[in-house]
Amino acid sequence: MTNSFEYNMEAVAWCPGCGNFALSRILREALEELGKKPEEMVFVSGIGQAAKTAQYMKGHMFNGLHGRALPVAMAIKASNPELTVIVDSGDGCTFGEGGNHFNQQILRNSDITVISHDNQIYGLTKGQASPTSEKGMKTPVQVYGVTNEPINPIAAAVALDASFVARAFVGDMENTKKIFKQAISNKGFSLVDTFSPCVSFNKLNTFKWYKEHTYALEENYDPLNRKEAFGKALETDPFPLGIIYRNSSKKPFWEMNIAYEKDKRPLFKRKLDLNALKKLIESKKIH
Ligand SMILES: Cc1ncc(C[n+]2csc(CCOP(=O)(O)OP(=O)(O)O)c2C)c(N)n1
Ligand code: SF4
Ligand SMILES: [Mg+2]
Repeated sequence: MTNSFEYNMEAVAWCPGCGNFALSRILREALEELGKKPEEMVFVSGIGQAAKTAQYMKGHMFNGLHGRALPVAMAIKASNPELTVIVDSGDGCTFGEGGNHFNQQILRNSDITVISHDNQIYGLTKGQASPTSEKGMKTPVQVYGVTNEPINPIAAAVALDASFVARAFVGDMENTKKIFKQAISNKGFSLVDTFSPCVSFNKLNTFKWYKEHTYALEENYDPLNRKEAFGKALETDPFPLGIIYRNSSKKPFWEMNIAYEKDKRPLFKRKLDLNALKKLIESKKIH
């Protein structure tokens, strides 16, 4: 079946079997099922294998610098809240080089969905450790094993009171699609840390490994309870999959901007009041 978001697929530059194939397919299906149209979408990314996803999606796109997708996404949403903005980037891009942007956009409650393709490795640059790599994992650079503690993006997001925090695994396509749909529909900052194996450079965290080291959250689990969510976030073997935390009570960033106080239309759709502008300039002049 064709999908409205398929684009440029003959140019796909991923290794056969890479988790990014499944992830991008799940995302396209989620968008179709949500009734989204390519013209209302913006896909933003940094640099990396995951970051190429935006190039294979029909919609607007911005492929920026490594680690710098989040501020761009925030600015796009703030300048045109009618758009749906999705960031697709890697674990390195999102939590390493872009780590402080990750914190700041959660605190700001930017109305964007961040899908981190978490393969626990730097895929594009051929297999160095990333911020989510397991301690002790050997790589061609970390020959004696990684000595850093891995970042726990779920625990960090719950600690910062993010609006929507979830973990998914591309090997579980149906549940991942459900999570993506809810994340994209959420008003506020949404994180879906998505395990997406790198079959070429991460020989530890394989499809089989993720199947054996993850489990679906219990049906009666309540993601509105932050303390419980923090407990779930700290579970790392096995990793819980599902919506771990939600707080939809906070206003997203663009709604708190004075420009949208009385009028929700994006600025470019409004008529410029030249008289008001002249008055403002006049009032600032030093006579
Ligand atoms: C400022 C900057 N630092 C480093 C790099 C080199 N670089 C490009 S991609 C990348 C890591 C990619 O890893 P990740 O974000 O996890 O994406 P993946 O390729 O695994 O999907 C690095 C270190 C760069 N392009 N720019
Ligand atoms: S190197 Fe890894 S992340 Fe990159 S395309 Fe190949 S399998 Fe995917
Ligand atoms: Mg990676």
